[in-house]
Amino acid sequence: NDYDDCWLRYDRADADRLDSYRRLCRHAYVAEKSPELSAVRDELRRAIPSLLGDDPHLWQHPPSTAGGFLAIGTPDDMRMVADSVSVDEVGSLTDGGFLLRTVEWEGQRCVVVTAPTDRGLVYGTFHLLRLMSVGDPIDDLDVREEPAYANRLIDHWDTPFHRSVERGYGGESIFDWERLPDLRERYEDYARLLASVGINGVVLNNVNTEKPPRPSASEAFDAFEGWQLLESQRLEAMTGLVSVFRRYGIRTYLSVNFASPMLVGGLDTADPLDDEVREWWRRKADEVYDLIPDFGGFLVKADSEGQPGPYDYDRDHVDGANAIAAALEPHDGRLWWRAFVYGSHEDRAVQAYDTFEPLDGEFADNVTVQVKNGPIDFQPREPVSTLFGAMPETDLGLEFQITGEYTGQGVHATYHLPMWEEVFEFDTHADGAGTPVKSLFRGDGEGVVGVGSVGEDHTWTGHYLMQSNLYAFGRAVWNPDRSVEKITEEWVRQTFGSDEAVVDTVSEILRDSWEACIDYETGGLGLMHMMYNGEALLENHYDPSPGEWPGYHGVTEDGVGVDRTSAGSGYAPQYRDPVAERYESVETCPEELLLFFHHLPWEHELSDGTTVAQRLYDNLFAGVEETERLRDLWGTLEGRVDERRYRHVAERFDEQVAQAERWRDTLAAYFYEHSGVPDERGRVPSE
Ligand code: BDP
Repeated sequence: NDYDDCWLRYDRADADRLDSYRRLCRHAYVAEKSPELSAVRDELRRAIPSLLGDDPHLWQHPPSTAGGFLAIGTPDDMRMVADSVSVDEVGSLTDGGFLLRTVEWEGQRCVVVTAPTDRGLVYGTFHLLRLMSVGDPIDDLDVREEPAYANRLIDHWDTPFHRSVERGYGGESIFDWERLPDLRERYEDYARLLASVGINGVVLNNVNTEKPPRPSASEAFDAFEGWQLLESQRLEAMTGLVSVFRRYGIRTYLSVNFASPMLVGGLDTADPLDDEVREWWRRKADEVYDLIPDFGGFLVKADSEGQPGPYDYDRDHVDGANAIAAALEPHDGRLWWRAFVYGSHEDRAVQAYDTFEPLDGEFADNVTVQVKNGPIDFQPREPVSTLFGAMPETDLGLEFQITGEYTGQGVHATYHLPMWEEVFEFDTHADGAGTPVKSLFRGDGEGVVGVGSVGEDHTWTGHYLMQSNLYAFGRAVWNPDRSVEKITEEWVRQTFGSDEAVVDTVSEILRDSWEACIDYETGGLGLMHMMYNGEALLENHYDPSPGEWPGYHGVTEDGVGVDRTSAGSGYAPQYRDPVAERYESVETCPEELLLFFHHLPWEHELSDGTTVAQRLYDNLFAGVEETERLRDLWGTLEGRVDERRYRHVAERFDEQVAQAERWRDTLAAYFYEHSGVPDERGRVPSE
C-alpha cells in the first residue's frame, strides 16, 4: 500500500531481545473459531516476520516440540490455556479485558494471551506486539488489563455525499460510499489501527446530516437526495464494511438526521410524539438490525447549528431522544444524543447545562448524552463542562476532538494528550472531593468519544506527528491513569524506533506543543475563539481574526475577558463548590482561565505584579519562541529520522512558526488597539 503504517510498523526487534522473542513467539497456537481470531492470525502473519525476521508457524494444537510458543485463546476454547492460567481470573475480566502471562507448560516456556471474549484476544495480541515493538521483555509477563470505559468511540465527521471530512485535515474521507459494497484494504488497516489502541466503536458519518456543509450550491443540495445513510440501499451497501470492523471488535454506528422520518420516510412530520413517526423509527431500526445484528446505534445532533430537532415541534430533548431510543431498545441499540446546543443565551457557555441538567433522570436507559469536554467548542484550552457529574441519573459520554480544528489543523504539531489529561484529572467534586472527570463515565452505557482525524492522505492525519493524537486518544481512554509520558514514549518508539535521541526529542516536542499553541493563539489567560470564520470555502478557523468575536473574549477599551461569575453570565455557579467559589473570585481563579471567568481592566495586576495586558503580550511572544524551539529540536533529528518523514514535518514546522507569528502579531495589535497599553519591552508596534 502507498500509505503509512503509523505505529504498526513492526520494525525489527533489537538484537538483545530477538532471541527471547523468537523462542516465545515464532510458534503460535491460536484458537480458530471467530472472525476476531482470524484477524489475530492475520496480524501475527504481518507482525512476526517483520519484528522477528521469521515467518510464524501457526498451529491448531499446542506444538509439542517447538521448545516454546505463543498461545492465544479463551480458556473455553483451549485446554492448554485453561491449564496454565486461573480460569476464574479470566472470567472476572470485563469485556475487552485480557491477561498476558509467561508460563511453563509441559516443559516448554509459553506466552499466553487470554480473555473472556474474542475482542479481548484481539486487544491482548496487539498489546503483546506493542511490547515487542517498544523492546520490552516478555519472558516474565504478568499483565492484566481492562478498559476503563465500556464505550470507546470515534465519531467521523465524514460527509458521504462528497467525501469531504468536516474539520478533517488528512484528506478526503477514507470511506468510498459510491463504491460500497466493494471493500478497500484501507478499511482493514484503519480497523487495525483502532483496535490496536482499544477503540470499540465507529460512527461512520458526520453529525451534520442535514445538508452537505460544502459545497453549498443549491444543485449540490438537490443531488444530496438519497444520501441519508438510513436509505435502504445505503444500509445494504455498508454491511461488508461493517464486517471489516467487526473482525476487530469494533461496532458500527451511524449519525442520523432527526427529521429522517421526513427525509427518508416521506412522512410530513418528524414530531417525536407522533405515532406514525415512532412507528417509522421502529421499522427502520428493525431493518438496520436485520442487516447488522450487532449494530451499535445512532448519534444525533439535534437543534444545533441548523440541524432539525424536537424544538421544531415544541418538544424537548427528552421527547426527541426517547422516541428514537425506543426504536433501538429491543435490539440493545444505543442512542448518543449530543448536548452541543447554543444560540439562545448571550453567553454560549451556560446553555448546555441550562438545557440538559433539568432533564436528568428523564432520558431512556439506552440514551447517552454526549458532552464536549468544554462549554464552548474544542478551544485550545477550556474549563471542563459543568455537565460532568451534574446528571447522576443519566448516562453521559465525554467528547474530545482528535482532529485539530482550533489547534493548527494538521499543519501545527499540537499534541492533545496533555489537554485530555488536564480534563481527566479535573476534580468535579460531584461526589465530594476526589471525583475527577476520569472517574465518571463508568457505566455500561457511558464512555469517551473522539472526533476522528483520518483521511486519504498517505499520513492518514495530514501530519506524521499528529498520528500521535489518534494513538494517544485510544490509549488514554483505555486507561486514563496511564501517564502522558508513558503513552507518548510508546507511540514514539513504535513510530520512529528506539534511537534514544529521537525518542527523547520527539517526546519533548509533543509534550510542550500544546502550551505553545495556547500561548500564541490566545495569550494564555483563558481567552479563546479569536479565529477567522470567513464564509464558504475559507470557513477556516485557522487564521486569527479577533474582531469578529467580541462576545467570546470581551475585549473592550476598559478591559478584557468575560464575566461569567454570578454577577455576570452565571456560568461559574453551575459548578459545584468549592469549584464554583474558586472560579467566582478573581483571587482564586487559576491564571490560565482568569479571563474566561472575569472581565478585568487591562492594567489589573496579576499575583507577580505584571498587568493583564503585559502578560498577554508576554505569552504571545513566548508561544512563538517556544514554537521556534520545537522546530529547532525537530531540526536536530535530520539524518536520524527517515528523509520522507523528516522533510514532511520540517516543512510543517516552518509554516507553523510563520502562522504562530501571524497570531501573535494580530492579537498583540488587537489588544494594543483596545487597551492603549504599550508593551513594556517595545515589541508591539504602538502606532
Ligand atoms: C464545531 C465545528 C463544526 C461542527 C460542530 C459540532 O466547527 O464544524 O459541526 O462543532 O460539533 O467545532 O457539531
